Amino acid sequence: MSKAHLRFPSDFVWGVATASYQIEGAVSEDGRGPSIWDTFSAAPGTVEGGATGEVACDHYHRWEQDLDLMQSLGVNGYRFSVAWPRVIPSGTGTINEAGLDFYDRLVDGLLERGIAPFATLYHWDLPQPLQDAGGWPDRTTADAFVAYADAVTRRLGDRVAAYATMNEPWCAAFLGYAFGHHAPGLRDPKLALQAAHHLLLAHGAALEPMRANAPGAQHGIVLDFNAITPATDAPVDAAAAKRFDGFRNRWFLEPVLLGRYPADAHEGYGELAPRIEDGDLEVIARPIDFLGVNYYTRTIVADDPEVPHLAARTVPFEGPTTEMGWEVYPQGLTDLLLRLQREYRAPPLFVTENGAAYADELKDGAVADVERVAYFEQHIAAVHAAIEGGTDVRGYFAWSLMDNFEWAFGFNKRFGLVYVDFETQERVPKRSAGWYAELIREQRPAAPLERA
Ligand code: IFM
Repeated sequence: MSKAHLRFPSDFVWGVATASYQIEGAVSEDGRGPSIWDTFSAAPGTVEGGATGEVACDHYHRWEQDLDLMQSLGVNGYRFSVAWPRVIPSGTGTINEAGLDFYDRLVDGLLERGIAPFATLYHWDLPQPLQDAGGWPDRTTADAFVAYADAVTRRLGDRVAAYATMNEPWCAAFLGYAFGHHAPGLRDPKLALQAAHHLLLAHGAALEPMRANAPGAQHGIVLDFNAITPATDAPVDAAAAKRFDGFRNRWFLEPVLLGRYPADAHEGYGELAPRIEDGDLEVIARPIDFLGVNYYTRTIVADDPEVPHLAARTVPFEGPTTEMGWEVYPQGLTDLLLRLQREYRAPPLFVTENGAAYADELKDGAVADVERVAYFEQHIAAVHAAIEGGTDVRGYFAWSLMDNFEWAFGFNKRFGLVYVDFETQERVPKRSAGWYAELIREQRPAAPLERA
């Protein structure tokens, strides 16, 4: 892609994204309580290299420097998440004003630099006391989330441009409660489906106080999507791909946008299906102002009657991969954005995460991450193609501003535009950071921003 010939709307948001547990560190400071990720990562064998988010990028102390870095890139949006255990350390009850103060300063710091704050309320760091009481499979966790969302939006109000309730509820529910890869590390698919329902319920229920406290902000949710392709032209594989899409994408999308769970997936789950109370789906489907779309890769799927509930399995692919082992498949992003508009009449979309991990090396003070540049080029061009196709995409957030704690992979997977030396906490913008800054400069020539 030659950057110059693709023109995005002049008010397009060019951003970077991070999440609290992945960058903040300072896990015991200013009254923060423990989260499920503190507990999970402290347990042997859960995270590569025994890494934890105890220090991570030390962003809690270096946030001003990090905001300066963002300003030097020229971004006009920053997507961060608020750590629930900083705000309500026990999960319910007393609000920790010192925790809110941190985000208050962060938001003001962004506004001073001309960067719009995009806040996510839940990016997986559930207060541990709530997990001890049952976690997301327990309905009261949704009530606790509403009180937390109320506290945050009451304090930050309309200074935040957009609030997302949840980040990637599929991951929170399935990686955390069914596959054991993420906190709290459980392996019970029935619990995962109940957790998923309560995550969605919490999303819908929280919209009410959020809108009351921040009427000028946009309110929405961030879902993660996989492009799903059948392994062959055989009708059985097409049917398997549809089932897999029900599990991976539609189980979250359809309740939020259509007020119902997809019937095919629901039937497939059988006795695993969650308990749903009267009125829940109306709450979940409350109108949202935007849908956040996280996209990284695709999955190729074949029919397999041996696999319980899904009767589908994933098959290996041949395309180029990132360090995560994920296929680089930009066409999937165009297809997804077009589909959201055409099939679902989705509200305005933001690509709230997209990016790639590569084995970056710092050589002579520089990181020549040419593969990441190519990944971004291809995916940003894919977003452009969807806009050309009539989709209302309002912004793009690169994942991630800087290398950080990549969950069960610890610090071994680097997604950043900025390299972080985790020994010294030195930040070194990679070649991709310069590339992204130049792209933004070309797209927003009139913007009064400092340049990288
Ligand atoms: O790092 C994660 C992020 O927290 C959620 N979306 C995917 C990213 C890369 O794995």
